[in-house]
Amino acid sequence: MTAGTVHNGGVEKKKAICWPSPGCSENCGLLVTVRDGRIVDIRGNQEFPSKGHGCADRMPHLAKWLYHPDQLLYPLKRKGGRGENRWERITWDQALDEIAAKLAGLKATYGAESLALLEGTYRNDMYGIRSRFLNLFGNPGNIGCAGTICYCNRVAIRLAVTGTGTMQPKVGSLRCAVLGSNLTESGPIRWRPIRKRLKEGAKLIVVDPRKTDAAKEADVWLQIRPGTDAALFMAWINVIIEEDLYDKSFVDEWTFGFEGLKERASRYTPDEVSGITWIPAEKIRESARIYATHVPGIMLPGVSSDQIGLNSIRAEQARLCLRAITGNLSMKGGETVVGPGPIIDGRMGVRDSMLQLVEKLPPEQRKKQLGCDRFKLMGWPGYEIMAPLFEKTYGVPFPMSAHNFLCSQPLIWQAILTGKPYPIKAIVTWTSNAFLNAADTKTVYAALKSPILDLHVVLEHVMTPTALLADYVLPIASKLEKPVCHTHEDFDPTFACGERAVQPLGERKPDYDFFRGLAERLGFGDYFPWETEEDLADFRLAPLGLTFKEAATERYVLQSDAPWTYETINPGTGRATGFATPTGKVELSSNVLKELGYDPLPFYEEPPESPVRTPEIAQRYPFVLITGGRFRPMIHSENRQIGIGTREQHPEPLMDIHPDTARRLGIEAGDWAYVESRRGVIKQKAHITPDIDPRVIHVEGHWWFPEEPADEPWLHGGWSSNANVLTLSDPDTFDQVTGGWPLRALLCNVYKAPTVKGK
Ligand SMILES: Nc1nc2c(c(=O)[nH]1)N[C@H]1C(S)=C(S)[C@@H](COP(=O)(O)OP(=O)(O)OC[C@H]3O[C@@H](n4cnc5c(=O)[nH]c(N)nc54)[C@H](O)[C@@H]3O)O[C@H]1N2
Ligand SMILES: Nc1nc2c(c(=O)[nH]1)N[C@H]1C(S)=C(S)[C@@H](COP(=O)(O)OP(=O)(O)OC[C@H]3O[C@@H](n4cnc5c(=O)[nH]c(N)nc54)[C@H](O)[C@@H]3O)O[C@H]1N2
Ligand SMILES: [Mo]
Repeated sequence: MTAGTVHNGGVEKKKAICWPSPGCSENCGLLVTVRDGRIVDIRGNQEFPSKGHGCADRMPHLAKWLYHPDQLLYPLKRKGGRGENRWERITWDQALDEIAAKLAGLKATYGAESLALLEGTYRNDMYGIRSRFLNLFGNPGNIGCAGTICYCNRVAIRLAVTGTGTMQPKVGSLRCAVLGSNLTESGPIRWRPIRKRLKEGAKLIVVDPRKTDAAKEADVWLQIRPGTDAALFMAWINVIIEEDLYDKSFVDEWTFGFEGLKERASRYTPDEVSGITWIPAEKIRESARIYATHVPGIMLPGVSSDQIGLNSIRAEQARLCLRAITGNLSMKGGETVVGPGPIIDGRMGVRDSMLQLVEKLPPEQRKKQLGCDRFKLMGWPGYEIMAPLFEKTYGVPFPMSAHNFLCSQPLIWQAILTGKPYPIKAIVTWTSNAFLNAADTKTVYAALKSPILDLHVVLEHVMTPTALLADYVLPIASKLEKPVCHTHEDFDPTFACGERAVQPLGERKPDYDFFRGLAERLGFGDYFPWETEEDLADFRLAPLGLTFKEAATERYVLQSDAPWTYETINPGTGRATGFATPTGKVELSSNVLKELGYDPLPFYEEPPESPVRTPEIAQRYPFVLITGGRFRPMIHSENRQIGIGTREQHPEPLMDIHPDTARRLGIEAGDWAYVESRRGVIKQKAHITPDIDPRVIHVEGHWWFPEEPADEPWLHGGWSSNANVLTLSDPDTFDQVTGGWPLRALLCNVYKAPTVKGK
């Protein structure tokens, strides 16, 4: 018997981890009771040191999720056309043999760049391994992933400005929190300690067009016009500098470019910005003063400003400047910048970046990454500037496999549909339901159905609308059926470990086996010497003197003895580490952006489709559309099957509309309404609420209906309420630095369901 795993007759207790799915992003430890190989109970592991011990939303339903009849058990190969839902059951060996042969042939004819991957946002701990596979295959990193519009883009700008992607929020001592995130829905376990601090007198500022539950508790709620966050935060910088509220000693000692920032911010007076953001000037001043005078303070923007396309990353750049000038990035601040880890007794484990074998990719292949000549920070051009700085400062590889380095996903559809700059011939979709999560569903559909695409493999738990458009669907073991050992893509200086609770159902295998199986068949299997994921985890933890079993059952989360900050004496140089930027300081005016040919200072740009920029479109589509706000108990497109207990809590898609607007349009509570943009039309049920601006409409994201027919045209109800039918995939509307596409701050019209044209 091993410590921590209790056996009792046929009953075992397993210490699993509910992250990165089938749960959410909260990293909860689970105690799973297994009888005769089957899960009979799941509860929070009270010993697990992270923030939560399991949620009420999904945890009680995880076993029902796992044993739901919709779970895929066998590899499938398409028999009819894509979307016909006609399949033949095959073996894993046949699937891997055929896929490897096809990939080898495509590589020989079209080059290794003709493969693309579709990924979800941190749904798995194998990102280091997939980069290893891609680098050995010779692929330039044609990875299309939500990360470009979710967190990884913020990490990329943090890397540019501060030299690491990691900031540790000091929640226990905070005096001010600035939320963009809808945390009561998207991170209730992270919300708890913040709420505790509010009760102890800390201030809360919420920036959101909707009066979220957190906004109801806020000292100041800034009901912002969607898409204008960068203007708001530039005005905060203006007020804080004008009123002399900044931290002079940190600015003098540890920042570069203050004068330039001051000059830039002088253009953003609260009065000017009030007109842009719909926020009264006095509220802009008041909130800026609160943030500057309540250090330590933290900013949790969530994806609020990640998904507004054109130059939206400038909002995070402005927030980074704010954090720096108020002293909040300093040791006494609320979000201290930290380096890689974990470092325990002077030793570091094998992070994702150390698995990726970046040197195996021939330099000429790098240039072929889709869009890297245009959206440079998250591609190879950004890597080539930042990696040497990081490696010189910290002595470990730059966290590229931390899926920072992505191509802008819509460019994959374009490459398939136009053959430019070269054709994409094969897609491997793993950890993603792109039909639901990717912008502009009609274009996604056209690309996945295109005969130009020779191969589409989907690695999944269940038959999703995306999987219905595959040639092969391979059944994948969930995090309850596999071990977990992760550094959160190297974003955290920690290892979190959890045991496999049960053996994979049916013929399910973990994603690792897919990449390893292909590598063996493609001639580079020697680079995957670890037979199982447990072996790989042992290898990763060996430098720390730990086995995976010990880590998963006794230690759970491995953390650095002390965080590595800019003040830490760097063992390599004997001097304070500083920041891994060209000047060694936090760059308020970014030399990395400058070198890449961008404006080094933050600024605001009007959203690509808006009442101000495109008034002619606004005449026909008069409302500002926001999409995808999180709601419990759903995580993205998961948990939608009837019978698990989650769909029962939230059975239908809801559209938020203000009572005045609804009255004008003749829409009553519970009516179905059509929401139309220039791209298409969907329907959701009206949720009439005064908590949204009358000029704004919000639709929920990721809706499909697994109970609806699988074959076309239904695709399990993937079209009818899918928010991304309404969104945009035109590169001119993207964030120019990262390639992030707009999912929010677009224009729409709304009709009561029976009156819409053509329906
Ligand atoms: N309009 C609009 N679109 C959005 C958003 C929005 O707000 N509005 N939000 C965006 C954001 S922030 C995100 S993060 C994305 C979310 O998009 P994703 O993270 O891609 O989430 P899902 O669509 O749920 O797809 C994940 C799929 O992976 C499968 N899966 C889970 N774990 C594993 C695993 O370990 N291995 C394999 N092979 N498969 C697994 C699940 O069954 C599921 O079908 O959506 C984005 N799209
Ligand atoms: N229950 C649940 N929890 C989740 C997830 C889930 O799917 N379900 N997904 C996880 C993932 S991958 C992510 S990325 C996080 C996302 O977590 P959050 O960032 O909290 O995500 P959202 O609720 O989509 O967006 C936050 C808020 O942005 C507001 N908003 C819309 N447009 C704008 C704008 O232009 N400016 C501002 N300031 N606000 C705007 C919306 O009204 C919304 O309340 O949640 C994670 N947690
Ligand atoms: Mo996300």
